[in-house]
Amino acid sequence: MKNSTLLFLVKKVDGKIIEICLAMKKRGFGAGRWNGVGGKVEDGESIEEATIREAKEEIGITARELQKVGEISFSFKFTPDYNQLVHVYITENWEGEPAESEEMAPHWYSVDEIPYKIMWPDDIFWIPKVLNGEKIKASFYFGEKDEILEQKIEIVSSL
Ligand code: 8DG
Repeated sequence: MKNSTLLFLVKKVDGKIIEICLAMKKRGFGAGRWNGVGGKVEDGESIEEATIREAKEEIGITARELQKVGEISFSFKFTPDYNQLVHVYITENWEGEPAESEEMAPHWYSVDEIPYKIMWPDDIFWIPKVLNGEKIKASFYFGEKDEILEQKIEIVSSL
């Protein structure tokens, strides 16, 4: 399966995540949805290098520290070319201010106001866990459009 990355910038108060930076995908896979930043890992780069490169390309920030919080496999019954293993990270430490690019337009959301209806339909099942400090391994199998045919989410102690 192809590897890809997904990074969420977060702000914490007293150890609790209170805000998350989501970005509106303007083109390509997942266009029209709010998401973290990320994309495919290229030949010759590590997953963490790809995570940092994609964040720089898409919202102009340089992540200074990455905490891995999830590994999620997505597969698609009718479009298996889209199958991918997504490595999910959060960071509280970056340089620069999130800024709009040709690919994405960032916006800070309070964790109580995450627009799950305008996100990938699986997100509501696992993002709350990650924001709560849990690490996950998950898999989602999609049918037509946004239909989730099968799903599994496991809480793990390390990744
Ligand atoms: P690239 O040139 O940047 O590599 O390609 P792209 O057009 O940006 O698309 P991509 O590499 O296929 O990246 C898709 C992004 O979306 C990647 O960060 C992983 C993420 N992603 C999925 N499925 C889901 C999902 O169900 N939920 C969430 N939150 N993110 C997802 O591919």
